[in-house]
Amino acid sequence: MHPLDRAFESSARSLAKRTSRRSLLASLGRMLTGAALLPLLPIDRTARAQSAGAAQPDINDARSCDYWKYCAIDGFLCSCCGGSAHSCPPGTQPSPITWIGTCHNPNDDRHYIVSYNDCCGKVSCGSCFCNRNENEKPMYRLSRNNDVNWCMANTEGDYHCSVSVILGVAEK
Ligand code: ABN
Repeated sequence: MHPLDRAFESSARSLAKRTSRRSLLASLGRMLTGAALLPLLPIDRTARAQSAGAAQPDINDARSCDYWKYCAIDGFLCSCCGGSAHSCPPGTQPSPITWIGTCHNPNDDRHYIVSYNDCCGKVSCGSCFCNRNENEKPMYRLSRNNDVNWCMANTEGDYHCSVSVILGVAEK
């Protein structure tokens, strides 16, 4: 007899000596029941639920911080304060000095030069604060920094909210 056959036969015999047919059937049954119950175990599906229910950023909503034109804005959105994305609310004046940024518009895949003017002459609006800093430069490049109260040049220096005005298409 081949040694492998002999080894197999002896292990089968010792197994048969140690286990009764009834206990073999019982453990087989336990295994089958366990396998059948496996799909009923609780599974953490919150990640999938969260990604399905998560709101997509609205890049075309002027009242959303995700609006593409706001890529470097820092302040209260005038569109939530009685004005629009590009015009100051009644009773406020746009700052003549501004900071300038470049935003990518995913709608036409072009880059636009955007002026971020502050609207001045009323206390802070307090609604829809938005702070995005794409391509923003440190303070030593003042005209490329958004963390500045640009109402400083206005006669009424109170900061109210910020608008974004398209100046043109950025050429490559
Ligand atoms: N340009 C918005 C702003 C206003 C006041 C202080 C910081 C930033």
